[in-house]
Amino acid sequence: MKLYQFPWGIYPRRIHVYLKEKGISGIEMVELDVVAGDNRKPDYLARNPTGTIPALETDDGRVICQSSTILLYLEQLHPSPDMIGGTPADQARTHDQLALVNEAYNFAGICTYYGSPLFVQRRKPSDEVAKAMHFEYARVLASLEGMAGGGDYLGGETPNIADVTFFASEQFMRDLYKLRLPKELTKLEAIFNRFLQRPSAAPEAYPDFMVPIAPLRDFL
Ligand SMILES: N[C@@H](CCC(=O)N[C@@H](CS)C(=O)NCC(=O)O)C(=O)O
Repeated sequence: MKLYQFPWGIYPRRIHVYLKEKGISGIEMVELDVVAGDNRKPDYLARNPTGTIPALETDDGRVICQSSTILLYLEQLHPSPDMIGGTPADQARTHDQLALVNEAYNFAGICTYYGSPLFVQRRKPSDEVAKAMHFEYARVLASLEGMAGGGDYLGGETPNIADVTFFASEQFMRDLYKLRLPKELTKLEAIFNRFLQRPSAAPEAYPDFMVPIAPLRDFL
């Protein structure tokens, strides 16, 4: 199996954190330079028509091109330790949480497109759009907070794949763009800080040129 990835990106990092959590090794790592546009080159597009990273190529040549689907696929191959839930109802809950995490960080991503100086060449800056997307990010995360239950993680006493996805996404938004969770989301903040103590959580360095220009403008 081959994983097309790079170490610091919000989506490939979900897979890196997961692999460390599970102790999975033996997947060949193929590093792409997203800044140089490797993901838009014909050989990559032939494998993965979405042109996004990560993508997992299985031994029989199939390509899985969504980070969540890669996690779900690997979870079937490596069911222990369980990170999806033992019963159909538990699994459905994990899927619900995962869907909310994806929805929230899609909004956060659009917020960065319009609110971070990093994207001025590609998107006309708009405080109005950035603020609206931030509102949607906070709204969806409030629903996720409501599904957090009383355990240490979204998954209960141990993290599930929604925790991995939430943590990797939030860490990226926080460290690179200086986006912070809304103050009232105390359960999610506690889950984030708890996950931060895990060995899988050690952050990756971001490209030097991004660090000073990525932080969001003060649009709120
Ligand atoms: N929905 C996809 C999104 C993946 C994605 O957008 N990855 C970023 C890198 S972190 C990317 O490929 N960006 C380059 C592009 O879209 O051209 C997933 O969950 O895997």
